[in-house]
Amino acid sequence: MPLIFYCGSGSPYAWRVWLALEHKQIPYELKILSFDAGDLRKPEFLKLNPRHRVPVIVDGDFALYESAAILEYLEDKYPATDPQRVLFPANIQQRASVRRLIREIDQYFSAGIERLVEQILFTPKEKWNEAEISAARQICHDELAYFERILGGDFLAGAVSAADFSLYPLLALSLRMQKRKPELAMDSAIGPKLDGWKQRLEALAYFPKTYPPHWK
Ligand SMILES: N[C@@H](CCC(=O)N[C@@H](CS)C(=O)NCC(=O)O)C(=O)O
Repeated sequence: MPLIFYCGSGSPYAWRVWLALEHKQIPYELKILSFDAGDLRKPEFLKLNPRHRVPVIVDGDFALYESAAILEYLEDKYPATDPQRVLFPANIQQRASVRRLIREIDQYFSAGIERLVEQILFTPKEKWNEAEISAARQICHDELAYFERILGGDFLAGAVSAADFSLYPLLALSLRMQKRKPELAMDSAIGPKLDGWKQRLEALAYFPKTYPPHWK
């Protein structure tokens, strides 16, 4: 039985797992849940994740939620023979760097993005808190400047890795929010190195397959 992947269209945390599954060529059954239809609050889903969030994977009789933990699990459970297909490099220091990057992305960039999501996507326009939006926007811009500074090669940590798959969907979501509020100017915060990195990820053969269905 293939691994089951519970996803929500447009969820940056689910998207990172989707990219990872494709990158590692792990067979999976995709289940796209609907936020609007309340799928994540249904008893059968709450049994898998009492926090009612995607992503969740079910591998045999083992269910796992929290995207960063899922990325680690996939690498441990399905070690790649092809070095091109790893999520975490074998070298201990490089591996630690990938973990650090994911932690930074979740702790800092994600925090800013989630504050924007709350306003731009979940609050009616007439009730937007402009001070809150401006503060969150600044965090996101600062974080993008940070990643621009530390990007030393084609990808965040040597070859493409779980770190790239963690950052990209959040950046894509920020650009999507900019369509609703152009003053976010996220595109202006993407430096030339980050722009090249973004294009390299978008050029991955499996990238289009993972693109959020309702964004197409
Ligand atoms: N820390 C979690 C975050 C997951 C998360 O926030 N998922 C959102 C979608 S982006 C969700 O499922 N929200 C539905 C809800 O809270 O009911 C992870 O990394 O997996």
